[in-house]
Amino acid sequence: MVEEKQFLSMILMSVVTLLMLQTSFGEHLAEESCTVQILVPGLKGELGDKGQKGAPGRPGRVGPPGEIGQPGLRGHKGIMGRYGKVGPSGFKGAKGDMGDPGPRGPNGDPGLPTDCSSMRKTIGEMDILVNQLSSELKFIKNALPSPAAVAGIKETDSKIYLLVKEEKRYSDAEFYCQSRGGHLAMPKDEGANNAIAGYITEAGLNRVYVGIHDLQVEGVFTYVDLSPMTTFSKWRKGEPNNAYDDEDCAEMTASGEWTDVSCNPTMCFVCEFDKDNI
Ligand SMILES: [Ca+2]
Ligand SMILES: [Ca+2]
Repeated sequence: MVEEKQFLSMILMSVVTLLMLQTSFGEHLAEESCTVQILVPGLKGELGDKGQKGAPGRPGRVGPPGEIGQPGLRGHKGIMGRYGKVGPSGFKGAKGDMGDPGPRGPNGDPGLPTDCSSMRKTIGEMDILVNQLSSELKFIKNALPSPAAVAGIKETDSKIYLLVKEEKRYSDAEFYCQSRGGHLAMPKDEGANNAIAGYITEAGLNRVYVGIHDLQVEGVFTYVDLSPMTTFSKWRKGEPNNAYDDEDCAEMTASGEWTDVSCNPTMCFVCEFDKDNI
C-alpha cells in the first residue's frame, strides 16, 4: 500500500510539473516533436430515457420429466363377463378296473312239468295244419290260371272262393270251375253271401256270375250243382223277372244282391271249392 501511494504521488508530481512547464514554455513545448500527453476520463453523464419494450423472446427448452405420482384409489368391481367358448374334447381316459361281482339273484320260478301227451297233441295238430296248407297251396297252384287273372282267394270255415278276372259265358265259367274241382259260387247263407260280395268289392268289380240258374224249369231257381234253393236267397227287389224271356242265369252285384240275367254275356265269375275236397 505504501509503495502504491508513493507511485501515485510521483505520477501526480510529474503531472503538475508538466502543467507548469506547459504554462511557462507552452510555445516551445508545442513545437516539440516528442510530447507526453496523459488523457483523463470525463464526468459521468445524466441517466437516459427508458427504452421501448422489446420483442417477445423465443420459447424456452422442454423441461425435464416430472417425478412419478402417487398410485390412485382402487376402482369398483366390474360385471361378470360372457361365457367363454367350449374347449376341445379331452383325450379318452384309460379303462377303469373291473368292478366286484354283484350279489346273487333270487331263484327263478320252477319250470312246468314236461307233459309228453300235450306236446304230442300239439305236434299232431301242427302236422294236420301243415298237410292242410300243403293241399291248399297245391290247389292254388293248379287253380290259378295266371296271377293277373285272379284277385287272390277268399275263404270261410268250409269254403275257398276264387274270383277269376276273365270274362266268360255262364256255361264256360262253370266249366272252368269244375275243371279245377269246384263250381260257380253257391251262396247258401248270409255269411257265404257276404264273403263273396266283399270279394267282388275288393276286386273293384260291379258284378260276377254266381252258380244260380233256372235252366231246367223256368222260374224254379236251383244252384248250379242242381241242389235246391231252400230258405236263403238274396234277390234284388223286382228280381228275378226273366226279362225278355231270356234270363235263366244269375249275377251277384258288389252289394251282394242277386239278379237274373241272360247266360250269354261274358263277365267275371267266382268259383267255390269245398275245403273237405281239396
Ligand atoms: Ca228264367
Ligand atoms: Ca232279371
